[in-house]
Amino acid sequence: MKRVFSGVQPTGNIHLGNYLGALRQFVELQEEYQCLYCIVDLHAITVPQDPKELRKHILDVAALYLAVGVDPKKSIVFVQSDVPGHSELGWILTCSSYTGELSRMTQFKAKSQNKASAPAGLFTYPVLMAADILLYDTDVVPVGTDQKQHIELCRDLAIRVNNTRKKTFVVPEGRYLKAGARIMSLDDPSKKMSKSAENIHSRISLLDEPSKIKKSIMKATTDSEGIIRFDKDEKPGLSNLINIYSALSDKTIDEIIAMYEGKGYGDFKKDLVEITVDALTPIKEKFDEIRSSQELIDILEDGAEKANEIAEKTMARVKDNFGLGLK
Ligand code: ATP
Ligand code: LTN
Repeated sequence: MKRVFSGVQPTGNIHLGNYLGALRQFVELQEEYQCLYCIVDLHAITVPQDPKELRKHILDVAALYLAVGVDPKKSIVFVQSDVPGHSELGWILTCSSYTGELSRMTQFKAKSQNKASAPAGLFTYPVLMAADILLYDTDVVPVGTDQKQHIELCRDLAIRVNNTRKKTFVVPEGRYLKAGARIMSLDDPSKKMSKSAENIHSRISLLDEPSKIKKSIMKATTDSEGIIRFDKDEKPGLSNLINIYSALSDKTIDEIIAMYEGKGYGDFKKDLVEITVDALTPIKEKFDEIRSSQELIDILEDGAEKANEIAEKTMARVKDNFGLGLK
Protein backbone atom coordinates (compact mmCIF):
# COMPACT_ATOMS: atom_id res chain seq x y z
CA MET A 1 0.00 0.00 0.00
CA LYS A 2 1.33 3.44 -0.90
CA ARG A 3 1.97 5.83 1.95
CA VAL A 4 0.68 9.32 2.75
CA PHE A 5 2.17 11.73 5.29
CA SER A 6 1.03 15.18 6.31
CA GLY A 7 1.25 17.51 9.28
CA VAL A 8 -0.40 20.52 10.85
CA GLN A 9 1.26 22.83 13.37
CA PRO A 10 -0.37 23.01 16.80
CA THR A 11 -0.53 26.79 16.81
CA GLY A 12 -4.26 27.37 17.41
CA ASN A 13 -7.05 28.79 15.26
CA ILE A 14 -7.23 25.95 12.72
CA HIS A 15 -9.25 27.59 9.99
CA LEU A 16 -11.24 26.97 6.85
CA GLY A 17 -8.06 27.30 4.75
CA ASN A 18 -6.38 24.49 6.70
CA TYR A 19 -9.54 22.41 6.35
CA LEU A 20 -10.16 22.93 2.63
CA GLY A 21 -6.47 22.98 1.66
CA ALA A 22 -5.30 20.03 3.72
CA LEU A 23 -7.51 18.30 6.29
CA ARG A 24 -10.28 17.43 3.87
CA GLN A 25 -7.83 15.55 1.67
CA PHE A 26 -6.62 13.59 4.70
CA VAL A 27 -10.01 11.95 5.04
CA GLU A 28 -10.37 11.06 1.35
CA LEU A 29 -6.94 9.49 1.17
CA GLN A 30 -7.31 7.06 4.05
CA GLU A 31 -9.38 4.70 1.91
CA GLU A 32 -6.59 4.09 -0.60
CA TYR A 33 -3.33 4.69 1.26
CA GLN A 34 -1.62 3.94 4.52
CA CYS A 35 -1.81 7.40 6.07
CA LEU A 36 0.25 9.06 8.80
CA TYR A 37 -1.13 12.32 10.16
CA CYS A 38 1.17 14.18 12.46
CA ILE A 39 0.85 17.13 14.84
CA VAL A 40 4.12 18.91 14.12
CA ASP A 41 4.98 20.43 17.50
CA LEU A 42 8.72 20.69 16.70
CA HIS A 43 7.79 22.99 13.83
CA ALA A 44 5.62 25.07 16.13
CA ILE A 45 8.62 25.99 18.34
CA THR A 46 10.38 27.71 15.44
CA VAL A 47 8.54 30.72 16.88
CA PRO A 48 8.14 31.31 20.65
CA GLN A 49 5.39 29.21 22.28
CA ASP A 50 3.92 29.19 25.76
CA PRO A 51 4.39 25.57 27.01
CA LYS A 52 0.87 25.28 28.45
CA GLU A 53 -0.73 26.67 25.32
CA LEU A 54 1.37 24.40 23.09
CA ARG A 55 0.18 21.27 24.97
CA LYS A 56 -3.40 22.45 24.67
CA HIS A 57 -3.04 23.11 20.95
CA ILE A 58 -1.48 19.68 20.34
CA LEU A 59 -4.63 18.04 21.71
CA ASP A 60 -6.83 20.52 19.83
CA VAL A 61 -5.29 19.57 16.49
CA ALA A 62 -5.45 15.85 17.33
CA ALA A 63 -9.14 16.17 18.23
CA LEU A 64 -9.77 18.17 15.06
CA TYR A 65 -8.14 15.49 12.92
CA LEU A 66 -10.62 12.99 14.33
CA ALA A 67 -13.53 15.47 14.21
CA VAL A 68 -13.12 16.06 10.46
CA GLY A 69 -13.15 12.31 9.87
CA VAL A 70 -9.62 10.95 10.23
CA ASP A 71 -10.21 7.39 11.44
CA PRO A 72 -7.57 6.07 13.87
CA LYS A 73 -8.42 2.51 12.81
CA LYS A 74 -7.25 3.34 9.30
CA SER A 75 -4.66 6.08 9.86
CA ILE A 76 -1.76 6.63 12.24
CA VAL A 77 -2.29 9.85 14.22
CA PHE A 78 0.62 11.00 16.38
CA VAL A 79 2.70 13.85 17.79
CA GLN A 80 6.00 14.61 16.00
CA SER A 81 8.16 14.96 19.13
CA ASP A 82 7.03 11.49 20.29
CA VAL A 83 9.11 10.02 17.44
CA PRO A 84 12.83 10.90 17.86
CA GLY A 85 13.55 10.00 14.23
CA HIS A 86 12.17 13.37 13.06
CA SER A 87 14.87 15.37 14.88
CA GLU A 88 17.56 12.84 14.07
CA LEU A 89 16.86 12.74 10.35
CA GLY A 90 16.32 16.52 10.42
CA TRP A 91 19.95 17.01 11.45
CA ILE A 92 21.29 14.51 8.92
CA LEU A 93 19.39 16.26 6.13
CA THR A 94 20.53 19.68 7.37
CA CYS A 95 24.04 18.46 6.55
CA SER A 96 22.90 17.72 2.98
CA SER A 97 21.23 21.14 2.54
CA TYR A 98 22.68 24.42 1.34
CA THR A 99 22.15 27.85 2.87
CA GLY A 100 21.53 29.18 -0.65
CA GLU A 101 18.50 26.99 -1.30
CA LEU A 102 17.11 27.58 2.20
CA SER A 103 17.46 31.36 1.74
CA ARG A 104 15.19 31.14 -1.29
CA MET A 105 12.22 29.73 0.64
CA THR A 106 9.44 32.31 0.47
CA GLN A 107 7.99 31.32 3.87
CA PHE A 108 11.36 31.99 5.51
CA LYS A 109 11.69 35.27 3.67
CA ALA A 110 8.20 36.35 4.75
CA LYS A 111 8.65 35.30 8.39
CA SER A 112 12.10 36.84 8.78
CA GLN A 113 11.31 40.05 6.90
CA ASN A 114 12.52 43.27 8.49
CA LYS A 115 14.54 41.39 11.10
CA ALA A 116 18.29 41.79 11.40
CA SER A 117 18.52 38.19 12.59
CA ALA A 118 15.97 35.35 12.55
CA PRO A 119 15.72 32.15 14.60
CA ALA A 120 17.84 29.42 12.98
CA GLY A 121 14.90 27.02 13.38
CA LEU A 122 12.83 29.15 11.01
CA PHE A 123 15.63 28.84 8.47
CA THR A 124 15.94 25.05 8.73
CA TYR A 125 12.16 24.54 9.09
CA PRO A 126 11.80 23.06 5.57
CA VAL A 127 14.59 20.55 6.26
CA LEU A 128 12.71 19.22 9.30
CA MET A 129 9.62 19.05 7.11
CA ALA A 130 11.58 17.02 4.56
CA ALA A 131 12.69 14.69 7.38
CA ASP A 132 9.04 14.22 8.46
CA ILE A 133 8.16 13.09 4.97
CA LEU A 134 11.21 10.98 4.11
CA LEU A 135 11.21 9.19 7.48
CA TYR A 136 8.16 7.18 6.42
CA ASP A 137 9.06 6.43 2.78
CA THR A 138 6.11 8.65 1.89
CA ASP A 139 4.70 8.55 -1.65
CA VAL A 140 2.11 11.35 -1.42
CA VAL A 141 1.94 14.55 0.68
CA PRO A 142 -1.45 16.31 0.77
CA VAL A 143 -0.95 20.02 1.51
CA GLY A 144 -2.11 23.48 0.52
CA THR A 145 -0.34 25.06 -2.48
CA ASP A 146 1.57 27.36 -0.08
CA GLN A 147 3.75 24.33 0.75
CA LYS A 148 4.75 23.58 -2.85
CA GLN A 149 8.22 25.09 -2.52
CA HIS A 150 8.90 23.04 0.63
CA ILE A 151 7.79 19.84 -1.10
CA GLU A 152 10.12 20.60 -4.01
CA LEU A 153 13.01 21.06 -1.57
CA CYS A 154 12.15 17.73 0.05
CA ARG A 155 12.25 16.04 -3.35
CA ASP A 156 15.58 17.73 -4.18
CA LEU A 157 17.10 16.53 -0.90
CA ALA A 158 15.86 12.97 -1.43
CA ILE A 159 17.24 12.89 -4.97
CA ARG A 160 20.54 14.46 -3.87
CA VAL A 161 21.09 11.84 -1.16
CA ASN A 162 20.00 9.00 -3.47
CA ASN A 163 22.45 10.19 -6.13
CA THR A 164 25.43 10.66 -3.84
CA ARG A 165 24.93 7.55 -1.69
CA LYS A 166 23.06 4.30 -1.98
CA LYS A 167 19.36 4.77 -2.78
CA THR A 168 18.06 5.81 0.62
CA PHE A 169 14.76 7.66 0.18
CA VAL A 170 11.47 7.38 -1.67
CA VAL A 171 10.96 10.60 -3.66
CA PRO A 172 7.49 11.91 -2.70
CA GLU A 173 4.88 13.86 -4.67
CA GLY A 174 2.83 16.78 -3.37
CA ARG A 175 -0.95 16.57 -3.72
CA TYR A 176 -2.81 19.85 -4.00
CA LEU A 177 -6.57 20.30 -4.22
CA LYS A 178 -7.89 22.63 -6.88
CA ALA A 179 -10.93 24.05 -5.11
CA GLY A 180 -9.81 25.42 -1.79
CA ALA A 181 -6.14 24.88 -2.44
CA ARG A 182 -5.59 28.47 -1.40
CA ILE A 183 -8.23 30.18 0.71
CA MET A 184 -7.63 33.88 1.09
CA SER A 185 -8.09 36.15 4.07
CA LEU A 186 -11.65 37.55 4.39
CA ASP A 187 -10.53 41.09 5.18
CA ASP A 188 -7.64 41.23 2.73
CA PRO A 189 -7.97 38.80 -0.20
CA SER A 190 -4.41 39.47 -1.31
CA LYS A 191 -3.16 37.43 1.68
CA LYS A 192 -3.82 33.77 2.50
CA MET A 193 -6.20 33.01 5.34
CA SER A 194 -3.88 32.61 8.28
CA LYS A 195 -3.87 31.40 11.87
CA SER A 196 -1.68 34.21 12.98
CA ALA A 197 -3.46 37.26 11.47
CA GLU A 198 -4.51 39.72 14.17
CA ASN A 199 -8.04 40.35 12.88
CA ILE A 200 -10.22 37.38 13.93
CA HIS A 201 -12.66 38.26 11.16
CA SER A 202 -9.95 37.59 8.57
CA ARG A 203 -10.54 33.87 9.10
CA ILE A 204 -13.21 31.35 9.99
CA SER A 205 -11.87 28.98 12.60
CA LEU A 206 -13.29 25.46 12.54
CA LEU A 207 -14.56 25.91 16.09
CA ASP A 208 -16.16 29.35 15.60
CA GLU A 209 -19.70 29.85 16.89
CA PRO A 210 -22.40 30.46 14.23
CA SER A 211 -22.72 34.12 15.30
CA LYS A 212 -18.98 34.67 14.72
CA ILE A 213 -19.12 32.90 11.35
CA LYS A 214 -22.01 35.13 10.34
CA LYS A 215 -20.20 38.29 11.40
CA SER A 216 -16.97 37.36 9.60
CA ILE A 217 -18.71 36.47 6.33
CA MET A 218 -21.03 39.48 6.36
CA LYS A 219 -18.02 41.76 6.97
CA ALA A 220 -15.87 40.07 4.29
CA THR A 221 -14.33 42.46 1.77
CA THR A 222 -15.99 42.41 -1.67
CA ASP A 223 -16.30 45.21 -4.23
CA SER A 224 -18.83 47.78 -5.34
CA GLU A 225 -19.82 46.24 -8.69
CA GLY A 226 -22.74 44.29 -7.22
CA ILE A 227 -22.61 41.47 -9.80
CA ILE A 228 -21.82 37.92 -8.73
CA ARG A 229 -19.11 36.69 -11.05
CA PHE A 230 -15.76 34.96 -10.63
CA ASP A 231 -12.77 37.14 -11.42
CA LYS A 232 -9.73 36.63 -9.20
CA ASP A 233 -7.93 39.74 -10.45
CA GLU A 234 -10.76 42.26 -10.53
CA LYS A 235 -12.87 40.77 -7.74
CA PRO A 236 -10.52 38.84 -5.42
CA GLY A 237 -12.73 39.11 -2.32
CA LEU A 238 -15.93 37.83 -3.92
CA SER A 239 -14.04 35.18 -5.90
CA ASN A 240 -12.57 33.85 -2.65
CA LEU A 241 -16.07 33.61 -1.17
CA ILE A 242 -17.33 31.81 -4.30
CA ASN A 243 -14.39 29.45 -3.99
CA ILE A 244 -15.31 28.68 -0.36
CA TYR A 245 -18.97 28.26 -1.33
CA SER A 246 -17.99 25.82 -4.08
CA ALA A 247 -15.66 23.80 -1.86
CA LEU A 248 -18.25 23.46 0.92
CA SER A 249 -21.29 22.79 -1.28
CA ASP A 250 -19.70 20.65 -3.99
CA LYS A 251 -21.32 22.96 -6.57
CA THR A 252 -19.16 24.19 -9.42
CA ILE A 253 -18.31 27.87 -9.72
CA ASP A 254 -20.44 28.11 -12.88
CA GLU A 255 -23.43 26.59 -11.09
CA ILE A 256 -23.08 29.10 -8.28
CA ILE A 257 -22.82 32.07 -10.66
CA ALA A 258 -25.97 30.87 -12.47
CA MET A 259 -27.83 30.49 -9.15
CA TYR A 260 -27.10 34.07 -8.15
CA GLU A 261 -27.79 35.80 -11.44
CA GLY A 262 -29.63 39.03 -10.70
CA LYS A 263 -29.10 38.64 -6.94
CA GLY A 264 -26.97 40.77 -4.63
CA TYR A 265 -23.99 40.11 -2.40
CA GLY A 266 -26.28 40.10 0.68
CA ASP A 267 -28.27 37.07 -0.51
CA PHE A 268 -25.11 35.26 -1.54
CA LYS A 269 -23.37 35.93 1.77
CA LYS A 270 -26.43 34.85 3.80
CA ASP A 271 -26.47 31.50 2.00
CA LEU A 272 -22.73 31.13 2.43
CA VAL A 273 -23.17 31.65 6.20
CA GLU A 274 -25.73 28.83 6.25
CA ILE A 275 -23.56 26.46 4.21
CA THR A 276 -20.53 27.18 6.39
CA VAL A 277 -22.42 26.74 9.67
CA ASP A 278 -23.93 23.46 8.38
CA ALA A 279 -20.47 22.18 7.38
CA LEU A 280 -18.77 23.14 10.65
CA THR A 281 -21.47 22.20 13.20
CA PRO A 282 -20.87 18.43 13.08
CA ILE A 283 -17.10 19.01 13.26
CA LYS A 284 -17.50 21.11 16.39
CA GLU A 285 -19.84 18.55 17.98
CA LYS A 286 -17.40 15.70 17.40
CA PHE A 287 -14.53 17.86 18.62
CA ASP A 288 -16.34 18.64 21.91
CA GLU A 289 -17.07 14.95 22.40
CA ILE A 290 -13.47 13.78 21.96
CA ARG A 291 -11.23 16.66 23.08
CA SER A 292 -11.11 15.81 26.80
CA SER A 293 -11.38 12.04 26.46
CA GLN A 294 -8.83 9.43 27.49
CA GLU A 295 -9.49 7.87 24.08
CA LEU A 296 -7.70 10.78 22.42
CA ILE A 297 -4.54 10.17 24.51
CA ASP A 298 -4.72 6.42 23.82
CA ILE A 299 -4.98 7.07 20.07
CA LEU A 300 -1.90 9.34 20.14
CA GLU A 301 0.14 6.87 22.20
CA ASP A 302 -0.79 4.02 19.92
CA GLY A 303 -0.03 6.21 16.88
CA ALA A 304 3.43 7.13 18.21
CA GLU A 305 4.25 3.47 18.74
CA LYS A 306 3.27 2.54 15.20
CA ALA A 307 5.04 5.55 13.69
CA ASN A 308 8.20 4.74 15.67
CA GLU A 309 8.25 1.22 14.30
CA ILE A 310 8.37 2.53 10.72
CA ALA A 311 10.77 5.37 11.60
CA GLU A 312 13.29 3.09 13.30
CA LYS A 313 13.60 0.98 10.15
CA THR A 314 14.25 4.05 8.00
CA MET A 315 16.78 5.43 10.49
CA ALA A 316 18.70 2.14 10.53
CA ARG A 317 18.95 2.31 6.72
CA VAL A 318 19.90 6.01 6.73
CA LYS A 319 22.62 5.54 9.36
CA ASP A 320 23.97 2.58 7.46
CA ASN A 321 24.10 4.50 4.17
CA PHE A 322 25.78 7.48 5.86
CA GLY A 323 28.19 5.34 7.92
CA LEU A 324 26.88 6.67 11.22
CA GLY A 325 27.21 4.81 14.52
CA LEU A 326 28.61 1.36 15.04
CA LYS A 327 26.17 -0.76 13.11
P1 ATP B 1 -0.69 30.03 8.96
O1 ATP B 1 0.06 30.76 7.93
O2 ATP B 1 -2.15 30.23 8.89
O3 ATP B 1 -0.11 30.11 10.36
P2 ATP B 1 0.39 27.48 8.33
O4 ATP B 1 0.58 27.30 6.87
O5 ATP B 1 1.53 27.78 9.19
O6 ATP B 1 -0.72 28.51 8.57
P3 ATP B 1 -0.15 24.78 9.15
O7 ATP B 1 -0.89 24.38 10.34
O8 ATP B 1 1.24 24.43 9.17
O9 ATP B 1 -0.43 26.30 8.94
O10 ATP B 1 -0.86 24.27 7.85
C1 ATP B 1 -1.62 23.14 7.78
C2 ATP B 1 -2.04 22.91 6.35
O11 ATP B 1 -2.99 23.90 5.93
C3 ATP B 1 -0.92 22.96 5.31
O12 ATP B 1 -1.07 21.88 4.44
C4 ATP B 1 -1.14 24.26 4.59
O13 ATP B 1 -0.73 24.17 3.25
C5 ATP B 1 -2.63 24.42 4.67
N1 ATP B 1 -3.04 25.83 4.62
C6 ATP B 1 -2.69 26.82 5.47
N2 ATP B 1 -3.28 27.98 5.14
C7 ATP B 1 -4.05 27.73 4.04
C8 ATP B 1 -4.92 28.51 3.21
N3 ATP B 1 -5.15 29.79 3.45
N4 ATP B 1 -5.54 27.90 2.17
C9 ATP B 1 -5.34 26.60 1.93
N5 ATP B 1 -4.54 25.80 2.66
C10 ATP B 1 -3.89 26.33 3.70
N1 LTN C 1 5.07 23.12 6.93
C1 LTN C 1 3.71 22.68 6.98
C2 LTN C 1 3.42 21.75 8.13
C3 LTN C 1 4.23 20.50 8.00
C4 LTN C 1 4.04 19.46 7.04
C5 LTN C 1 5.06 18.50 7.29
C6 LTN C 1 3.12 19.25 6.02
C7 LTN C 1 5.32 20.16 8.73
N2 LTN C 1 5.80 18.97 8.33
C8 LTN C 1 5.18 17.35 6.53
C9 LTN C 1 3.26 18.09 5.26
C10 LTN C 1 4.27 17.15 5.50
C11 LTN C 1 2.88 23.93 7.05
O1 LTN C 1 3.23 24.90 7.58
N3 LTN C 1 1.76 23.93 6.50
